[in-house]
Amino acid sequence: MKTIELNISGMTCDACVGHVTKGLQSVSGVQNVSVDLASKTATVAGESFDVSQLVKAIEEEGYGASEDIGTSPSEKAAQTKAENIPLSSEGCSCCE
Ligand SMILES: [Cu+2]
Repeated sequence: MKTIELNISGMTCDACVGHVTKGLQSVSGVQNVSVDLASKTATVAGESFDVSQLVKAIEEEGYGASEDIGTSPSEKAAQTKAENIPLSSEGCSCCE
């Protein structure tokens, strides 16, 4: 079993989380998906999945994704602060 973390962009509400989760779960080899709206990350666990397929699946759902490689927690906090996107459904295209 391996686990990776992805940075997800474009998620604004619980419905977005549902879409991203569904997309990731459709990738072969994926066994467990945990998407966190507040930190905009997805944790994916499975036996033999391809990261590029995970990214593709998320993009097909209408979101952006990149593998979280080597971002230190402090850098991540700075990024999150800089983005400062309110967690509301405002401007969300998935659930209007
Ligand atoms: Cu949404």
